[in-house]
Order: sequence, then structure tokens, then C-alpha cells
Amino acid sequence: MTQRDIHRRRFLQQSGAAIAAGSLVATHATSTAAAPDNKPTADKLIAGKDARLIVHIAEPPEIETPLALLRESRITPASLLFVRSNQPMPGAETLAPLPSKDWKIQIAGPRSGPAEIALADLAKLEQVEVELVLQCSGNGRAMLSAAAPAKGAQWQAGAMGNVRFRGVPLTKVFEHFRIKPSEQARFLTAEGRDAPAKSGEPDFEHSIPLDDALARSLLALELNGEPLPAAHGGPVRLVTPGYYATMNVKWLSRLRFEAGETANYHQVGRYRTPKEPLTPGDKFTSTLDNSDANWRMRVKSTIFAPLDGEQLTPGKHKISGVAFGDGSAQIESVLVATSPAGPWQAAKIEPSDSPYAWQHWSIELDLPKGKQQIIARATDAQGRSQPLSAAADWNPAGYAYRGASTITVVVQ
Ligand SMILES: Nc1nc2c(c(=O)[nH]1)N[C@H]1C(S)=C(S)[C@@H](COP(=O)(O)O)O[C@H]1N2
Ligand SMILES: [Mo]
Repeated sequence: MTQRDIHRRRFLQQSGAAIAAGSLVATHATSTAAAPDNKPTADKLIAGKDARLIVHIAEPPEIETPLALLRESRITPASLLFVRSNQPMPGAETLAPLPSKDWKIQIAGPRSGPAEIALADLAKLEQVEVELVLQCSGNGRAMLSAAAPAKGAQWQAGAMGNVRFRGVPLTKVFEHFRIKPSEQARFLTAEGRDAPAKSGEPDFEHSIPLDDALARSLLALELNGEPLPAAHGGPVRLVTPGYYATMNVKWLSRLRFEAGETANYHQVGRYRTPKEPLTPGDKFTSTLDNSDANWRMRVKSTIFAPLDGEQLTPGKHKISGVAFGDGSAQIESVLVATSPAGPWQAAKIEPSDSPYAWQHWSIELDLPKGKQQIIARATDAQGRSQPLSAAADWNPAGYAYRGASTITVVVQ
């Protein structure tokens, strides 16, 4: 079986659960019978991970955190944090750090300053710690697949976590090493030490706007107060608060300064959303002109309690969850309703210490007997909000889902 066949079979298996009707369900049944799901648990794939995580793909890992575990702590422990790698990285199957003694980061492109930085020198500089939401831009793809199948691992809502990264701000790196990119450089492109599974495939790399990178990015060396785990990009990773995790290149090996975004497949052919809305099921080939890169995160909320499908008794129940955006504006409201037609009631939002962290919210609702829908919708101070329909943002690869968080509970 080719890689593509395996991928397709897995895709069909996973999307079967998310798609209510149609021919995919039949395919799901047959392919399950043909290939029983015997994927190893997360702790077997990455030493230190919790066995209860959802393994979408074993290698390279695509592992999700169930909301029942994600909601247990304010800071997501590394043992529970989702993992997503596009290509294999030898030695990264663990939360332990990778050997970093001879690690260097190359600096490329028109500039003044050195051509490389030793990790040991970087680690001596002043560091800051930032609490932030780390979220794959494919998070919620399964919800988009309800409108029309969106290709890729069928992440539900848990390809995210709220963590603390500590590292050296990019501006401090520039100052200390006297790095001055040419005035033409508008983008920072980051490469990692991992390589494609097969030779000839494009290597994973990403470009982000240099102005945001200078205002926000860190060369991260720690996660939640521990040396950055190998599975999460240790010993050093580019982290840009408020950006999709997809842009946070792990195992950082090279930084380039360029006038434009890289022409690399992962930047141009993937990880972008169409500028013009599509009809679910449409074909779409992204280019730099017709689409936006998965950079700043879209405003969204996620209901943490109750959980989808939970059984409740009639009466008052606390509905709670989290909300976040790209960190450039506060979450101003989270409105909750039991029908898309309303009435909408404002949840109480707790302040957070960092503009990039998620904010907890809660509200008490009186739930009558029956099957009840609960919908939460966040809006930030710039008026950016969440569409009620998942179809609104549909794109074939299912990126940047931000639909209103919707669950169904049974009250009896
Ligand atoms: N070098 C490298 N960095 C990478 C990737 C990768 O495949 N290689 N995957 C990206 C994607 S798509 C995501 S969502 C995040 C996942 O971060 P995590 O595994 O620490 O949760 O890493 C990003 N950084
Ligand atoms: Mo991602």
C-alpha cells in the first residue's frame, strides 16, 4: 500500500465519525472491517505522553487532547499537549530534551552580523516567559468536514493547549548578535532540522511577516518551566504568540530574511485559507495571491463543560469554556444560547495574565428536559466573531476553523 493509500484509508475511517450521512459512512464500515484500528497508544509513540490521548496518525505523530483532559488544568501539561509533526525527526519520540551541545542556528540572507549562533550562547541571553495558546491550524477540521469532507487528520477541538514558553525574544537576539536584516527583508523564514520522509519531497519550512516576528517571536528553550521536550521542538523552536502553531517551526536550524514568503510547498500549496468564500465541496488550489497564510489565529471559543453528548438532569447547570484570538485585541464577549435564534446571554469572562493565553468564561443556564443544543460565540474588541455555520469557512484542507462552539446534551 502506498503512503497515499494509507493516508486515504485513515482519512475515510476518521471522517466516518464526523459525517452524518452519505457514501463515506459505507466506506467507513468496510475499511474498518478490512483494517482494524490497532494504532499504538500515545505513551508508546512518545515517551511521557498520556495513554488517553487520541492518536489520529502514528507516524509522524498527529495526537490530540480530549477536552475532558484539556479542561483539567489552567496550563496544559506536556504529557497532555497535542503533537503534530509533518515529517519524522529522529530522537523526538520523547518529552525528554534532545542533546543540544553542538546545536547551532544558521542565519541567512542579506544582513550584518554573524552567520550562525551556538545554542549555548543563545541560552545565556535574557529570557522571557509567555503564556499562550498553541493551536494547530487544522484544529476543528472534523467540524468543517460536516459541511463537506475536509482532507487531513480529523482533529476535533483538542489540537490546542494553553502553555508557557520561555525563550529569548527575537529582538534581543538581533541586538546581541548585531543582526540587521537588509531593508528589503519583510519576511522571516524558519527551517527545522527534521527532513521529509522520502527524498524529493519538500522540506517543512514557514515564513511569517518580519514585523510581527520582531514584535512577538521568541526562540523558545523551555515549555512549562522544563527544557523544551524533543517532541515539541526542543532544544529550540521559533514561537510566535498569537500565531497558529503550524508557524512555530520545531528543531530550529536556520533563519532566513527574505523580501517575500518562501515558495516552499508547505507555505504556498498548504496552510492557507481562500480569500473568497468557497461552497463546501469546491476544489481550490492555493497561491500567494488567492489566499492568506495560517498566521494570526482567528477568534474562537470552545465549550469545555458540559461535554458533547453528556447526560444531565433538568435544572441549573454551569456552562464553561475558553476563548482566545490573536492577542491583538481582548475577547470582549462570549454569548451563549440554546438555539441559533437566541436568546443570547453573556457569559462572565475571567481576565488572563497574558493577551495570548486563553480566557476562561462561564454562565449558568436553566436547562429543561429534552435534547438541548448549547452554542457559544466569542467576539473580540475589534468586532471579530465566529460564524454560526461551519460551512461559512469551509476549505478543502480544513484550515483555521472558527465556527461557534456547538454541543448537544441530553437532559432527562
Ligand atoms: N520542524 C517542524 N516544525 C513544525 C512542524 C513540523 O513538521 N516540522 N509541524 C508544525 C505544525 S503543523 C504544528 S500544528 C506544530 C505542532 O506543535 P506541537 O507538536 O509542539 O504541538 O508544529 C509545527 N512545527
Ligand atoms: Mo498544524
